[in-house]
Amino acid sequence: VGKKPFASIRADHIAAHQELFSRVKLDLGTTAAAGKPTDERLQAIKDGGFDPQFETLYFQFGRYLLISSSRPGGLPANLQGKWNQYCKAPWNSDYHFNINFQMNYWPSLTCNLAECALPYYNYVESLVPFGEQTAKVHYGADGWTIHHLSDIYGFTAPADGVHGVWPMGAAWAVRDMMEYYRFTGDKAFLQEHAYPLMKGAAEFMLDFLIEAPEGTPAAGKLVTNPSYSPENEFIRADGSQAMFTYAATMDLQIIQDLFEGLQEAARAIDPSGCFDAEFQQELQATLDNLQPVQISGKTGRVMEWIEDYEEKDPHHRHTSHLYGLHPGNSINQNATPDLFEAAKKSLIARGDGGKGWSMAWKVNMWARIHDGDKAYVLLNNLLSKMTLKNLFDTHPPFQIDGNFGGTAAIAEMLLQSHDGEVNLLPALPDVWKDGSVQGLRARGGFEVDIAWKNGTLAGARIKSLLGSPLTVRYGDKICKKELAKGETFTWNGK
Ligand code: FUC
Repeated sequence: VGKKPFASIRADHIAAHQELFSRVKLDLGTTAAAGKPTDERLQAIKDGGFDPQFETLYFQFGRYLLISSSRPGGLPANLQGKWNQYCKAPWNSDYHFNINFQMNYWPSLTCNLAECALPYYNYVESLVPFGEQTAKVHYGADGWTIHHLSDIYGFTAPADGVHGVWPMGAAWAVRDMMEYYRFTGDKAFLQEHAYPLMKGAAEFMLDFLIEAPEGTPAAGKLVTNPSYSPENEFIRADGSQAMFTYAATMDLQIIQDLFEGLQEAARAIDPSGCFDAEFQQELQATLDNLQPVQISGKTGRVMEWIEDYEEKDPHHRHTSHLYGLHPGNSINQNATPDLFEAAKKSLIARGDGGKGWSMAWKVNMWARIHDGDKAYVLLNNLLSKMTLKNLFDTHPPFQIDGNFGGTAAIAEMLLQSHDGEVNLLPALPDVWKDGSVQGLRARGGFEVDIAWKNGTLAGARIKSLLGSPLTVRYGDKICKKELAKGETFTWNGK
């Protein structure tokens, strides 16, 4: 201690940082504005200027923030990352599980920083014994649960008034551990951490779900109750306003996502289908009887609640009922085209505004809709309306989730892999005419470099890290390849 000279501390620091940071390179083009100070550039963007290198900077800044605030062995990034400046911080600088905390980790896997996500998973795992007590005490249920916020002292009970009555936090967080497996193929992690945590969260849901009684629109179906759609309210037929109902759409999507993730996990652990067979059967029986997500006959949108209520705030910042579009995958073009169209209508109705994190979420959602120009409108709004001079996202005040959500969204515009395919440039906006990206990661264990010219794929280089079969898509062109571990495939999309 105290013996290491400054120069070598600095050199070690730079080497450790660069090892992570230099994995991904992005070039969206540049203009003369790139030579100016960032505050002037941000002002120019607010004034309507186009500065694609600033978008690259914002993307890489998000990666930098994650590298700097979330490293193995430490705590995960909270609402301010680790840069809270207040004695009494907004929302106590805590972990909010109804979007914000999960959003912090959206860039980790696609942007080649998987190890930076480990503090997130470890922390969630540390909440299990507390979440088991909460499940027992509040619901008489098995398994474990987290409500909409937590802290580093094991808090899992409902808090903060009505917003806290939302026992879906654990189910949402642990599905991200399945994502870690999809990207890294880490079987030990799957068996020792992801599967047991997901199973415990599912056991809670199995107890929490009840059959809707006769005379209700969902009679005979399994529903959650009490239930609400974070943090929106609805208007009843008699004009009164309420927040609570049963089987809010987001609950159903989170449960489907968790259960299907567990099914996929069991198949990965033992392809013969014998692993944890009895529990797996219970999951399937529950899925078969789960209340399905509905489309409104009036508006054609995804219904946010079990009945076709009108939202109190049609532009509400949370887009909870579209969880299945992003970060989930139960709403997608191939398998559920009607819901996909309905989700688009819901997004249009929600508008292009919102808090910083809300805009970042919508950029990801528009990317999943494969509308690059619309995604870009929201990205531009995020930068011009919800970014502070030092590039921190603002709620307001400063809240870091929008930075991480924004970085993840830029990656999502260039590469997607949630649908069994490696999809190249799925949401490229017209303004990013020429560019390239190197080092993004895709599910199935692929590292992907892409270059494009005049808005068209010039070439892609896909390296297999796990030897799993590859299906790669560019627009309506598809190519299938068997690649050995370490093998690289180059494709020009033809
Ligand atoms: C959720 C959001 C708020 C805020 C808070 C920290 O409850 O609805 O806008 O971001 O988390």
